[in-house]
Amino acid sequence: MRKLMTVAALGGLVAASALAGCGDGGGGSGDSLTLGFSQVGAESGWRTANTKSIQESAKQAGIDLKFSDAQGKQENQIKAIRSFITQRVDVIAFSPVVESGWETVLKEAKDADIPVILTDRAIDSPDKSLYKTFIGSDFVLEGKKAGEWLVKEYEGQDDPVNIAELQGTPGAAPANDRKAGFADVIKAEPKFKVIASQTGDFTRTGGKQVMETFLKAHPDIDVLYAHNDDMGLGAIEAIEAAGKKPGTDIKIITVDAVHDGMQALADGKINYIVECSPLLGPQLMDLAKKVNAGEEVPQRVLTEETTFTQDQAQEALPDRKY
Ligand code: GYE
Repeated sequence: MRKLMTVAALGGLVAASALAGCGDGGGGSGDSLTLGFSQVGAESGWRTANTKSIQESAKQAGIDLKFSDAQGKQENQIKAIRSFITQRVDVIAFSPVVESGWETVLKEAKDADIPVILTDRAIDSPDKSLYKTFIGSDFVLEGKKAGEWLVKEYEGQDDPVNIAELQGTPGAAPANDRKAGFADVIKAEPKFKVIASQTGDFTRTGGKQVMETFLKAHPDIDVLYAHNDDMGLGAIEAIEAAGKKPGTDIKIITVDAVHDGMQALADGKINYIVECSPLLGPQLMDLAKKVNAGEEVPQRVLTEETTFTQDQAQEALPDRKY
């Protein structure tokens, strides 16, 4: 309780100093907390919902958000972070497009005394001093949940199950981890065979194009595991164009649970979705205020998420916010 009150009091102090126009010395305009945020891009429905959540919660929290869209390129994110350092923002947050290659630029931020928050995706550096905290999902667990559904679905059946996999952006944490978690669960049963696995770059077009080539090369696909809804939705178009019934002839598992994915699940075209929440904005703003105030924050903040069957999707859809 006491700790909570201290946090609230400090939050009040930050707000008060922001109002009075005397911040902590950093900060673009100088009269409120300035947060520089480098977003991956606009590749998926998840990303659009994530951007909206961040922009809306910054407004609500009275945080001056400098938002930069990297259009899927790491070099653009590095440029944006350097520009945030030059502008002397109070806090930098970003969602790293890939896991590796961040040490140099994050050391520059550290040398400039600007705290960094990783949101949504992790980096693979062992140097944990390069960022204050990482808020986002457990992608390995998401992959495991996808695998667990499959194991249950084919319980008691001995025939081989041919799986096609649409991977996310190469080198991205959710692509690496969702692949690893899924593989870890299905390897216990040799009947599960991943007969094709390629990237669709987390996009609908990517999913559609790669699924077209999969279907030509492998007429015997039983299951599609797509690392996000958008690739699954693109693949559905390819499956229908090939004269097959998605959800029946080919069972489909995806990750995210954005609106269009949930609709396809409710319509019987997808069989199972593992949720990954994009609504990270409010927690991110809270963490930004805390690190700016010099408060200790946990190294890892996990997002809570669930899974959806077709029936559950029908029930959840009317209240779905994204
Ligand atoms: O699942 C996918 C998006 O990093 C969790 O990125 C995010 C992933 C999300 O493009 O749809």
